[in-house]
Amino acid sequence: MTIEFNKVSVIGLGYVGLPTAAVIANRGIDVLGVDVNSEIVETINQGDIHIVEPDLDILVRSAVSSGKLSAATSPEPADAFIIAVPTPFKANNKPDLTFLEQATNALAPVLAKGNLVVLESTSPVGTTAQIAEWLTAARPDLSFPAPDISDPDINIAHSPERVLPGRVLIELVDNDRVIGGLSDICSQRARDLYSLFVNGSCHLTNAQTAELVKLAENAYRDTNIAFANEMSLVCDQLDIDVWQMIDLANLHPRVEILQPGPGVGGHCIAVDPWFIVESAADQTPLIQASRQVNDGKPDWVIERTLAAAPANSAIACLGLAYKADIDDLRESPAMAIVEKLAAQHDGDILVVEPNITELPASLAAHKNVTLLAFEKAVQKADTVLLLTDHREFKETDQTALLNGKSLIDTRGVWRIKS
Ligand code: SAJ
Repeated sequence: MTIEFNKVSVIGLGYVGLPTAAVIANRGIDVLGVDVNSEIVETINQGDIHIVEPDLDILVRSAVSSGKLSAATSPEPADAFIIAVPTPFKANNKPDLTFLEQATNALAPVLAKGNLVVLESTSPVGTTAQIAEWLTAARPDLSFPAPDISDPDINIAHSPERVLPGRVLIELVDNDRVIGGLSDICSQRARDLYSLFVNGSCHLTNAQTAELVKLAENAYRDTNIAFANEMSLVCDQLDIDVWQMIDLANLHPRVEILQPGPGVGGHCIAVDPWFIVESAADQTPLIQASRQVNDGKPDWVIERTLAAAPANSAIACLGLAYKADIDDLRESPAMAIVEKLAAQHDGDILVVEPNITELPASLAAHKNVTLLAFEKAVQKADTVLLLTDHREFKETDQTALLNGKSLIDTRGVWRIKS
C-alpha cells in the first residue's frame, strides 16, 4: 500500500528535530513539530527558535508564517512520524531510552494503517525493533513489521541523523543517509520520505546495521581523537611540540592524525561509543580505552594549570563551549575544567566565552568566577588557559597581550605546547 506524505510529524524539536521539521515544511509539506516542553512549542509557533544554528531562524520563520509548520505538545494523526528525541546515557554509562519510550507511547494512540515511523535518534543496536515491540503492546489492533507479516499496517525504520552542529541545514540536505528498515518495504517507504528533502544518496540496509553504522561513526572519531590526545601526553613528557609533530606526520599520504584538545565534549561523541560497549563489552577494549583517554584529558589540563598558576593569582580561561564558534556548553570539557579550577584554586578565575552573555549557574555559584571580555581577562591574568579555539581568540594578535604570562594552550591555537 502506498500512501503519500501529505502530513509529517517530527517528535522532539531539538537541534536535529527542529531543522528537520523546518526543512520538510519548506518543501511544501504540512509539518507538526511535537515537543513536551510547552515553552519551546510556544516559541516556535511565534516563528522564533530556542537554539543557536546558522540560518535556522530564517527557515523556521518562513515555515511558520506560510502555515506549513506548527508545533504542539502532543502528537496528532500524520502520514509519517520522525522521532528525534535525546538518547542520553545514565551515570553507569548505560543507555537511557526513557525519552524514546515516552515519545513512542505518546504517538501510539494517533497511529493509523499506512503510517511510517522513523527513528532518527542515535540509538543502541536493537532499538528500532524495541519501538515495534512498544507499539505492538500499545496498539494490538494494528499489525507491525515481523518475520511472518509481509505487509504490516505500520512501517518502521531507522535513519540516524548525522548532521554537524554549526552546519546542520547544509548537512541535513546534502549528506548521504543510511536507512535501515525492519523489512525491505519499511526501508523503501523511509527512502520515499527522505527523497522529498535530501539531495544526498539514501543507502538502504536493515535496522540493526543502520544503528551500528551511526554508533561506529562516532566511536571511530572518538578513537581518532583519543590517539591525538595520547600523543599530546607523550609529546609533553618528551618535550616535543605535539602540533608540529602532527603537522609533519600528516604529510604522509596515509596518515591523518586529528587534533588534541582539553577532552571530548558534546552530547554525541562522548556518549555514543558507550552504546557499543553496552552491546559487546568484551569485544571493545579499544573503544573503552579511547573513552578513558579522552575523559582523562581534563584532569591533566587542570594539573598543568594549577602547577603553572601561583597561589592567589588570576587565571584567564578562554572558552567554555565544547567546540569552536558555537554556544553549546553541554558535556563540555572546558566547563568541567573551569568548575574544578574554581573549586581548587584560591585566586580569581576569569572566564571568556564570546557566545554567551551570562555564566551558567554551576559557575556563577563560585565567588571567584567572573565572565569578562577577552582582552580584559588576559590583561588581568597571570596564567592564560585556552580551552576552545573560537574565532575571536584565533584572529587576535596575542604576542603583546600574552607577553610575560604563563600560557596553557590546549588547542594549539597559538602553536605553543599544551
Ligand atoms: N575534537 C577534538 N579534536 C578533533 C576534533 C574534535 O578534540 O580533531 C573534539 C571537539 O572539540 C569536541 C568533540 O571532539 O569537543 C566533538 O566534536 P566534533 O566536531 O567531532 O563532533 P560533534 O559532536 O559536534 O558532532 C558529531 C559528528 N560526528 C562525526 O563527525 C563522526 C556529527 O556528524 C554527528 O551528527 C554528531 O556527532 C551526532 O549528532 O552524533
